[in-house]
Amino acid sequence: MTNFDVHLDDSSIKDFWRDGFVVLHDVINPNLVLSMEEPIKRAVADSSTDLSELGSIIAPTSTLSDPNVPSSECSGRFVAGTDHWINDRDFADFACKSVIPQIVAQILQSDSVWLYEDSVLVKEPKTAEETVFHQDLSYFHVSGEQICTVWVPLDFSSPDTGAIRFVRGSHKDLTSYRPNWFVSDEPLPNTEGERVPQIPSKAVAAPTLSPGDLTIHHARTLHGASANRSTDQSRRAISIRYCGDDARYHIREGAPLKPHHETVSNGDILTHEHCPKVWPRT
Ligand SMILES: O=C(O)CCC(=O)C(=O)O
Repeated sequence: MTNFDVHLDDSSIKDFWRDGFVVLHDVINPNLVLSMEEPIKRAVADSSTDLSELGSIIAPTSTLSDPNVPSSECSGRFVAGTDHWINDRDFADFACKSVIPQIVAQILQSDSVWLYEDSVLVKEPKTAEETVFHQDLSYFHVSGEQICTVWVPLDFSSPDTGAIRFVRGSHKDLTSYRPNWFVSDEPLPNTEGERVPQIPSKAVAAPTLSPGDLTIHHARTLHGASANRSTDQSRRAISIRYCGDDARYHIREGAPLKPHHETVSNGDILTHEHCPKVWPRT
C-alpha cells in the first residue's frame, strides 16, 4: 500500500469523476507555489525564442485583442509555453517531486502516474484574450480515462482576473473535439473531430482560487479561462498534465508533436524518458 502525505477525502474523488473537474482548496503549500515565481519569470523571458521550439500553439496576441475593448484597456499579453520541466530543474521538481503527483494518483485512482507535460500560462494585467473552450485530450498523443490536467495559480484568480472555468460534466461526452488555437476557436489544420460547440453560460463553473489551491480536470472536460481585466495583477499559472495506468500512446493527426512522439507506436505504454513515471516515488 502506497503511503500518501496528503489524503484526499472520497468526496473530492467523486466530484472529479462526476463533474469532470475538482477544486481543491489549501492542498499545497502556498510558499512552494510562490517559489515558482522566478522560474516562471525565466520561462516568460525565454518565451520569445522558445515558444515555437516548445510547440506552443498560442496564436500571436497582438492580432487577437477584442476589437470592442479600447486598446489602452487591453495592453497585456497572454504568454505561454510547454515542457519547461525538461530543461529547468525547478519545474521538474515541481511537476515530479512535489505533492502533486500523489494528489493526482488519488484523484485518478491510479497506482502509477506519468508526467505528460507542463506549461506556463501568464495573462498579464489588462489581457483581453479569453482562453477559448477546448478539450485537452485532442492535443495529447495519448488515450485513456485516467488522464488529467492540474492547474496551479500563483495569483488570486477569479472570473474577472483570468480564472480557469469548466463545462460541468462535459467529460462524459465521448465526442472528439478538434483542438483550436487556444485564443481563437479556429481548429488546428488537419485535425480530426467536431468543432467545439457554443457553451451555454449556465453549464460553466468558474471557481475563485488563491495560491495553495488547485484544480484538476479530466482530459475530455471542456474548459477555458476568462480575460484578465485587472489593471495591476497578473494571472500566472502552471498547468501540468498527467496520465495514469490505463493511458496508452495514441498519435492524433494534426496535433502538435513532441520529438519523442516520432519514436512511439499507438498502444505503447508510457515508458519514454520524456514521459517519466512520477508516482510512486522511486
Ligand atoms: O490558463 C489558461 O488560460 C488555460 C489553461 C488550460 O486550458 C489548461 O491548462 O488546460
